[in-house]
Formats: sequence, structure tokens, C-alpha cells
Amino acid sequence: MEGKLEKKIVEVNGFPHIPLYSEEFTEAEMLLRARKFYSALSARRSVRHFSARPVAKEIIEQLILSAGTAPSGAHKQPWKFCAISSEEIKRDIRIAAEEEEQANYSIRMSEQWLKDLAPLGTDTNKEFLEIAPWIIVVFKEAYEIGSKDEKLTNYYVNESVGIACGMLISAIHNAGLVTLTHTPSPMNFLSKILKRPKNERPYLLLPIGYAAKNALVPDIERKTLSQITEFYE
Ligand code: IYR
Repeated sequence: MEGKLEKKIVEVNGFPHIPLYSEEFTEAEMLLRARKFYSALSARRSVRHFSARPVAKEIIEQLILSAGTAPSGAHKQPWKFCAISSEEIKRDIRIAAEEEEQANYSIRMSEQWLKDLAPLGTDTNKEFLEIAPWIIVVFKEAYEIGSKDEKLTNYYVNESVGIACGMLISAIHNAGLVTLTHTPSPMNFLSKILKRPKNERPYLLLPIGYAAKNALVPDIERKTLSQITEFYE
């Protein structure tokens, strides 16, 4: 049929390639888009006070799809997103996380660490793990398991999964929801509770939902452009 877009496949070194589809903007449009994107992202805050208001599963699915667009070493996509709304599992996670945090705050963390955290108002109470309608636990796949149960190498796993998490956090914010990068340490209990296979390691935990009414966030500043940039022209 005329007008129908056909996928034009070109071989490069024996592997199929397709022409890049990319949009181009005028410089003025580009600047406007870049400003708008920054303005949207700069409104993101880590939130520790969640509302129990439900969030549709379909939204969570779209957010995970966005995260899955991240680049990865040799395109291995070494990530798994476990999305939990089960009240029992959230409860189990909260209990285990609080147990670890009690040891963290009372023994494992240094005086300096506790001092550095003081402005953020964190403590061992992780009730948001039960209140938020969803928790996504991101696992990294340290290696892949082949069809003969052999180990297949993944590359730049931490970098790849870190980038995917950044994109997930941006997608969550873009949807008008809030989250928190939570890393109860050590996180092995998450593999047990969620019965994950041996090649997966917990990487990051993100409660997702709406902020509680009257939620407060710390009054802190981001570094300026000149503080975070060095131009070489
Ligand atoms: N994992 C602990 C402590 C904690 C550590 C850092 I670094 C933070 O930026 C925030 C908290 C907790 O979740 O309370």
C-alpha cells in the first residue's frame, strides 16, 4: 500500500541494520525543549511520605517500559524490575528492611555518616514501604543463564542498570508520581523474599506513588551549573 512505512533493512558486517529515525529541531526549538526538560526535572524531589492512593498497574508497566529503553553493555539489558503491590510482600520487605536499618543506624554507620544524613531527616522507620501502592525492586543480572545452565557474560552491568534506574526515576516524575531511591543495606533479603534466581542481585528499591498530603521535603539546594561543569573549548 502506498504511504505505508517499510522497514528498510541494510546489512552491515552480516548483521541487519535499519536507517536511524531521529527528529531534528531548530536551534530555538532545541533550546526551548532543553529548558522545559530541565525545568520539569528540577522539580523532582525524593519523597519519604507517601499516600496510600492506588496507582494503576498499566502506569507502572509504562514506567518500566521507559526504563527498559536504557542503553546497556553489548545490548544485554541486564535488568529485571520486580513490581510489588501485594500487601503481604510489602510488609515482609518493610520488616526485613527495618531490621537491617536498625543495625545500620545503631552500629554500622559512622558518626560522620549520621551527621551527613541529619539534614535529610532519615531514620530506621520505613513505613513508606507499606504505604506506597507500589515498590519496584530493580535487580541487576550479574550474568545471564544460558539454555544449558551455563553462565553468559554481561558487560558494564552497574553502569547499565544505573542508567536504567535514572530513566525510571525520570519517567516516574514525568508521570506526576513520586519516588525515593532506597538502598537498605545489605539488600540480600530482597532476593529471598522475591525468590529471585541466582544470577540476579538487588540493585535499588523504589517506592512509587503519590506524595502524602502535606508531605515535607528537606530545604536543600542543588549545585549550580558552574559547580558541576568544566568546559574545554
Ligand atoms: N539506608 C539508610 C541510610 C541512608 C543512607 C544514605 I547515603 C542516604 O542518602 C539515605 C539514607 C536509610 O535508608 O535510612
